[in-house]
Amino acid sequence: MIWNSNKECMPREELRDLQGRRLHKVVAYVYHNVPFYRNKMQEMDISPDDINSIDDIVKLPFTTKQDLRDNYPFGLQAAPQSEIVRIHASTGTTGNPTIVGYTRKDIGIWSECMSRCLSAYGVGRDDVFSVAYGYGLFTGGLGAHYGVENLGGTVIPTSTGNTEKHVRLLRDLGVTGIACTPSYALHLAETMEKMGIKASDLKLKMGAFGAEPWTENMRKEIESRLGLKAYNLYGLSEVMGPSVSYECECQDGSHINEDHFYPEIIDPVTCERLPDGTSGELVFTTLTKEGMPVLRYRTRDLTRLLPGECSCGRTFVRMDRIAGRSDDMLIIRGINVFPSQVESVLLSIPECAPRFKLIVDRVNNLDTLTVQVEVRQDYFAQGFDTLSPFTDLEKLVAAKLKSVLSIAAKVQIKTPGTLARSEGKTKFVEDRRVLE
Ligand code: DLL
Repeated sequence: MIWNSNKECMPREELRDLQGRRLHKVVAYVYHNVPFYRNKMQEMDISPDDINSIDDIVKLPFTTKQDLRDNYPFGLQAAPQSEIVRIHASTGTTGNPTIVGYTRKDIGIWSECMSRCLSAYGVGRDDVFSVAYGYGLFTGGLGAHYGVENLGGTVIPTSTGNTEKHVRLLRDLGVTGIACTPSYALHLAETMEKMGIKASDLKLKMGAFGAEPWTENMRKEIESRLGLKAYNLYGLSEVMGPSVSYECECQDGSHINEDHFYPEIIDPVTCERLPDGTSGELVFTTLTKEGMPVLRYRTRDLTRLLPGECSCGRTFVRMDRIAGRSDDMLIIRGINVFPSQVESVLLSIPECAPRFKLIVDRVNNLDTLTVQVEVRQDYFAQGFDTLSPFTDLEKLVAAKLKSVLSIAAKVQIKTPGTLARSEGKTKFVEDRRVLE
């Protein structure tokens, strides 16, 4: 179902006009309220009066994660503290976290955008929906929660942890929809299987998965093990949280809530704007945010905007899956390697479970890549408890990885359940290289 067809199906010309007007307004707002943006614009000799249509966006400066860190905690906040009703923080692993304040209007728009996503996934008032993203500073839990409530569904704020209890709740409360990271969905499936509960014992119909990269193969795996239809949900704290983009029933890319978040794709090295269909770094400008608007925020996420119309009737532009992050990209012996490439290879091998870890090291000044992957429980149970099939499988995986990555990787097959599980975002890479 389409939650807000007035906006989601708006004719493109009207949408561009709306975006232009909103851009002018937000630029004037930050110019007068955030010294950081005013200074940057003065350095570039531009003023809000130079921004009169959405095409003028290219005149504006970019904003980076480093800018947000340098202005920690409230330097980029545009609204006075008395207007801020909620604060979230991004999940950075290094340096200052990014603090994001929301006004009441921001929370309303976020809930609206989230309801659009859930509605596209088929969630309605009769659904019982478990939100198993972390509640807290992370935007996943509360973001999805407000969307379900706004739409009129029944929300169960399960959060993460105590997976067995969660599985029992799914069964006993007749839960029909779930939101969590794709890796947690697989952890749930594993836990269900251990508890002897089958997908057919549950009423799950749909799931909203995101917050970390995942692949088509992982989608199939989640769908068959949990007995639901799995949809992609994308977002980031600096821009809003979950609901920046969402898949519709066509599942051919994710529609961006373009009346609120304006997307661009740029070359991550030259910062030159790239045409639709070309892959590069995704950049967002918030068009309506009051608490902490961002101008041309460089997400570091690599993807492309899909040209052409979607048959669902929504006119919002679609983005492809996130292929990786420009800062997650590993350079191993001079070759660019994305963890998502490794994942695709592993998931194409029936014996491998979707549990893996990449360890990058440097031995005698030479980079090494080790890929640890768990063997699937069902193959393991069929006699994978002797050493030699492990060795054969290691050779097979290594050969496939070599053909895709163009570099040799050492493969270590692990028994089921041995790699660490995560309830939130999974850390797929351990880079042990110490640069001398
Ligand atoms: O992860 C917001 C979110 C919560 C999105 C729940 C979806 C569901 P951050 O913690 O700020 O916010 O992390 C944002 O996570 O720049 C991407 O690199 C990655 N990411 C988020 N969704 C997806 C997705 C939330 N569907 C960062 N596919 C983003 C791939 C994703 N990567």
